[in-house]
Amino acid sequence: MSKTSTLLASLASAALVAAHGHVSHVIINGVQYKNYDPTSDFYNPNPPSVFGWATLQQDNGFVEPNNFGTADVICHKSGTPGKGSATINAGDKISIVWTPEWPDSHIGPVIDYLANCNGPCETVDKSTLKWFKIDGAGYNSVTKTWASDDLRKNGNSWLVQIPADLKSGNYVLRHEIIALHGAGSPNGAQDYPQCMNFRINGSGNNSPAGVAGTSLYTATDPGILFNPYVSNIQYPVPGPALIPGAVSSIPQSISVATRTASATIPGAAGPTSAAGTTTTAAGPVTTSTSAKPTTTLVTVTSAPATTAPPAGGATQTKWGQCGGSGYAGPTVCASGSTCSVLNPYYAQCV
Ligand SMILES: [Cu+2]
Repeated sequence: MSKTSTLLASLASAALVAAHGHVSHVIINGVQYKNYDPTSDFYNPNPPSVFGWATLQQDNGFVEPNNFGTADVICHKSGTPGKGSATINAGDKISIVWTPEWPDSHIGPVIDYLANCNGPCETVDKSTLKWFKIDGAGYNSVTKTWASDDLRKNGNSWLVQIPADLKSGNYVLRHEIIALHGAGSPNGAQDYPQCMNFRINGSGNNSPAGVAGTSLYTATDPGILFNPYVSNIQYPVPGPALIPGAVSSIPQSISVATRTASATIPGAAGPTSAAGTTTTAAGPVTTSTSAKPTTTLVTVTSAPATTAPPAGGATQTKWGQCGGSGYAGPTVCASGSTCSVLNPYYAQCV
């Protein structure tokens, strides 16, 4: 089949089989950053510049264990560096938010790595990145929950803390869920790695050693080829050991965003979160429910774009999401585009 028809076929089957997912955004100290959206940005001739890596994950799918020795496992299929970065501080906690709904059947560990780009991450050769593990949660035999269950309970989000003593630099965060529902069979685990660029500032000098992405796992590791349907689960989280001082998981909670910001793009005039032309509105509106918090965001832009929606209006920009299961954002498309339902989980302004 042609590439196009292959993609369409996989999109169709993905909608039928399961939602799977990708990271839609992250929230850092109340500021929300959009991630690369493989299900819409890929089709956008002029996609937004984001800190997330671009991937051929149009089906919201996964990397299979037989490919754990290939470059696809580093930052998902055909991953290429994000065009920008977000600036944070060592010690910050980052809430990584997945698309709703992560399927409850897709039980497994949640693991986070960092790798120093030793230069701009926007142009880094991913094969040179050396990953060190900053958290890695598997099965909690006390609560009898998987890390993926905790993620689902917290609005499909995972809270990860950057080591407080980390040396300043440009880093890629590699966040992943490994789904184990089929992992009792060879090549049955499903890896969903997601990469994002960060400029991390700090006064520390910790520069942990790491391993190449292609050396993180093999298809027969005890935590990859693993039957989760046993009564006494003893799950070994796969991959290298946590760096000294790291914990398998910090206490999880939902983060609330009070505004959005764009990634900082190299050579651009600076982050669009710069003060000066900030539009403010009434404080954030947050509904605290255990299942799905809704958050009203104040969008911060450096200059009004000609295609910008009316101030305060709930209008989605062209190529943005306008509907789908669990989606709570704007459903009205900017003039010149209409909302098209791609599958039960995603509708897009096209
Ligand atoms: Cu699935």
